Amino acid sequence: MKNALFFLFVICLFACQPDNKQATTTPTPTAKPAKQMKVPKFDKEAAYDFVAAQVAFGPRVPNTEAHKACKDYLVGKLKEFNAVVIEQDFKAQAYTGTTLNGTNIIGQFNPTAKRRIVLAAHWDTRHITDNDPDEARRNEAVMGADDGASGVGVLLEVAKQLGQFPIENLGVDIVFFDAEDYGESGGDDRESWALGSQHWSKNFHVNGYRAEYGILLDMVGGKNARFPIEAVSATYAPDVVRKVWKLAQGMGFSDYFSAQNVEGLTDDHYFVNTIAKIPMIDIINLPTDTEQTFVKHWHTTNDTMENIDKRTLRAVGQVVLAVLYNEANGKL
Ligand code: AHN
Ligand code: ZN
Repeated sequence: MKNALFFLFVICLFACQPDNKQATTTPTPTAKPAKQMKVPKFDKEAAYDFVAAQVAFGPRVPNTEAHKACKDYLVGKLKEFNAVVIEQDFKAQAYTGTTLNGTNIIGQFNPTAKRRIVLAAHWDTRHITDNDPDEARRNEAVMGADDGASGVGVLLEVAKQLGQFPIENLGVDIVFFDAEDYGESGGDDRESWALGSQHWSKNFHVNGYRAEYGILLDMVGGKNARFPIEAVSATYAPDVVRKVWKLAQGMGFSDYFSAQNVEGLTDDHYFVNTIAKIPMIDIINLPTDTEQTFVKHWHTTNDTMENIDKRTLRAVGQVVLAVLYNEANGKL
């Protein structure tokens, strides 16, 4: 009996001690788990309006008044949504010999956070509709509802949500690249394209900039859009492709986020991958069932608001928001 009591006493001694120890240790701030955040709802009506507002300026070709007016609009919107905005001016020589006055527009959210994701789209539109079926109309400038404005419109709505529901433990940089679309069609000089992203990749908006990965949106507004896995994305950012497509398919967007593979493209992500060495994927509407590389309205006079479908904008925007907030929650 005496032995049993002593045994109990010993057990208690050991059992109680760890608890006491824990109570006296103060948790370090880094050990505090991040609060779980709900993924905000993407407003497709608002995104559509952001697309329409850009198109209303007319073609946003570098060195034009519409280009300048649209720049001021985009900077104003990002500021309204509480981003810290940097306008990165640059000059670049186009394949035509013209000097383009470009501006990459960067909206930073949570600029001091170490862990960052970069989201991008080009905001300029092409100087010529050189893919138009009507030969007589190939010298007009592209309206760029899809090719340009759609990606920017989706990212403006993402910016609005980030401003409303700030993420504490993750930084997001929204980059609107300029002078993406002044390239030489059919030429073999891929460096004639994406002049803004080439400039940014060599001259970040902040010294020593790093992002874990990037997502580029290009032509994300078309009806019945398909976003197949494009080879530059699959080569340079395979893990990002896997996680984004898996998430999208899990959200019920398999019709948009196709598992098919297509050939690689020279787009802004090519230079971000190869020069900046930040793994970046391209979510881009490309045909999966024809010989054509690009969709029908690409670089034609038909790239107008009639081709924009709010459901496509929503699928892409909701997936991007899910990526960001799940990443912040440690669930991706
Ligand atoms: C090439 O035609 C080589 N790249 C096209 C990338 C692009 C233009 N995306 C939208 N417009
Ligand atoms: Zn284009």
